[in-house]
Amino acid sequence: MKLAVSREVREALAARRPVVALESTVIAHGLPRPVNLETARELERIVRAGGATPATIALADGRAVVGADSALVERLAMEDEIAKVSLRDLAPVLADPKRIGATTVAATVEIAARAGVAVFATGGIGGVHRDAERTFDVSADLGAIARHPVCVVCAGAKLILDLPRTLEHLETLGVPVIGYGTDDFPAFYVRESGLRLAHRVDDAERAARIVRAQVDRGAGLVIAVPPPADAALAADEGDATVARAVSEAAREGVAGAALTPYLLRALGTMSEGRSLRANVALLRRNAEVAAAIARELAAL
Ligand code: PSU
Ligand code: MN
Repeated sequence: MKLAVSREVREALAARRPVVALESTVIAHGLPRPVNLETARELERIVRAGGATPATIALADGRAVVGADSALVERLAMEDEIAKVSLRDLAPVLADPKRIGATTVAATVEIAARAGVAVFATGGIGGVHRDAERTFDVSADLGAIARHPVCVVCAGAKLILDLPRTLEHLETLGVPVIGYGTDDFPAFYVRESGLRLAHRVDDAERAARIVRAQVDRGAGLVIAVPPPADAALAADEGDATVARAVSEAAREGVAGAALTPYLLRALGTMSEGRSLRANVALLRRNAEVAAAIARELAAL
């Protein structure tokens, strides 16, 4: 895989200064316009304010871009028909220099690892879908996190998923899930899922020590940060809306890669924008925590 690492990111890595990777599927497919572009820019600002260098990851010109420039971020946010690139799509999109691609958590983790970026902030990871026993729909995110030495800072797994099975699968893959200031696995828009985590930290320094130990093993981990209380949805509202969105998707025959973006959009409509507000708030929070962890990691 050819990497195109921006000069700023290259210099930061060479000097062992903190760097935080950001994904691009959330820009292209996870948030509506124009909030997506505003949020993408704001996340970069938050990472900088936290003393780290942001590295938005995407595909362009047949290469994996680490540190997308402002023009590429704008294209990802505003153009139609940007490919959603998970692991199965990396080679086909890279082989066609005319295409640009938005990378999912799975693809972003692989590229970040190659570039030597160990900390990555996103919204929520993919996981085991609610009817996976029938559809076999399990996000490639889980296996990618297990295989690559990258720490994924997120608000847990998206509420649209089967969270108990997602946690079980992470355990099977040997991925540590560390609650950040919580003993409970966050449920993306909702602060608590009722699922207890085996590990917890309360500050960035302790998190960084675990990240160091895990990436030294050549493997990844999840740092799970609850969404900010003032923007989070209540558990009962979350559950009811998700159940409706999931059954609507099934009725309309939406499946595969299109399912996650469909559900996120449906939830936005059903919650009258409250899920969107929560999504943006948790993305900001995760960028802030990721910058703090990257800083501590650089200081170890
Ligand atoms: N979290 C969000 N918004 C998103 C996603 C996650 O808040 O758009 C994206 C991520 O890129 C994640 C992907 O990797 O959805 C998972 O898709 P799938 O279930 O098809 O693997
Ligand atoms: Mn899937």
